[in-house]
Amino acid sequence: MLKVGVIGTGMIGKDHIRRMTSVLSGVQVVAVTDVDAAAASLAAPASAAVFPDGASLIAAPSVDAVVVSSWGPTHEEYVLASIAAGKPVFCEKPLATTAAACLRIVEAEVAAGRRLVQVGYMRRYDVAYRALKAVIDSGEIGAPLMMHCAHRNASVPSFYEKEMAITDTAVHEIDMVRWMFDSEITAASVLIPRKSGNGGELQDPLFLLLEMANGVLVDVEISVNVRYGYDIRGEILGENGTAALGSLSPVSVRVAGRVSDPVPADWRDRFIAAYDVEFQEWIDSVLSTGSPSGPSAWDGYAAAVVSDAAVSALRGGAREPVSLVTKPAFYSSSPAVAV
Ligand code: NAD
Ligand code: ISE
Repeated sequence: MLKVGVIGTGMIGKDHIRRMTSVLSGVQVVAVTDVDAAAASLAAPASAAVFPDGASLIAAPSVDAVVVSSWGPTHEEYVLASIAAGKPVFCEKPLATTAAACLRIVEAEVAAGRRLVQVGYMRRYDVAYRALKAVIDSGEIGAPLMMHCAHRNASVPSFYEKEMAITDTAVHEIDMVRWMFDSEITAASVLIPRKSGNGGELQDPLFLLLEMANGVLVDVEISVNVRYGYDIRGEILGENGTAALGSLSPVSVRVAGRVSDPVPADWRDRFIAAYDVEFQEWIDSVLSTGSPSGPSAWDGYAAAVVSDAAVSALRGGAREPVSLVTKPAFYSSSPAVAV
């Protein structure tokens, strides 16, 4: 049984506590904390003690592994403390809010000598994205040439700024295409279309262009006030055909001259099964090897560098090259140690 402490009991923290408490196996939530102590108490399952802060939770002997689901700017501190304590840590995206902070995490993990960090890029666990990748890897549509993506949210909170369209939202596509095509992103550009009236002062939507080392060109429409629901799309053009994420609906209704399929309300709804698989694989891997097998600190770092470049492109209007440090050999064959 993996005994987990959760730092951050907001929207996704509560959802992860629910899945670890009621859906998944081999795991028990034994500790929770949040700067909002009342929120932590409300979110704590019967099995969990409420801790005053993240540092004491990470240090607690009752905690085998840590889930960080607090605000992005707090991630670096908690991930570094977990590494220092020798505890596996699942960190929600982004790994940290700057590439420099992500690199500090990479360096700390390499120095620790074994993989401890997994980043919450759950699209890699989604059944539709996995099926899309299987088509690409099979060679059925030939070499991939381009991918068209759309990332649409029904609405966003009032504190959401235009940069968050990259750092908070499109960062999922940034990670997904690196995994899908097994290639790094080499440059980012951002085009700014007419502004939606639904977003007030916010520059929404945005059009992000990513160039990849293998020559694939990716475009991402980021629209975060579409009102009609949460809509994630992806279509790949190959030399001999195309492959796209399919319909999510188990049933399609035709009535009164119209066809209707449900549209998910938000990310919790659309990716509910992906989060379950992501966490079960994390739990199983940590229990059997002491290390996670999913998106690594290197993946978190690479996504942050691309995200920084795309933010510069958004602010300055120019095409921004992406430059990564040399990938430590550690991330090609990471040693695992059973707990
Ligand atoms: P939220 O605002 O609902 O919750 C964040 C919580 O963190 C709040 O309860 C806040 O009080 C707490 N917090 C802030 N500073 C803290 C600190 N120093 N120590 C402990 N707790 C602290 O936000 P959310 O939507 O739940 O997002 C949390 C994280 O999860 C973000 O990094 C976000 O990007 C990520 N996220 C990922 C996905 C996904 O699809 N993988 C979806 C949503 C959010
Ligand atoms: C949120 O933080 C997520 O990670 C969701 O997956 C994404 O769709 C949304 O835009 C973000 O705000």
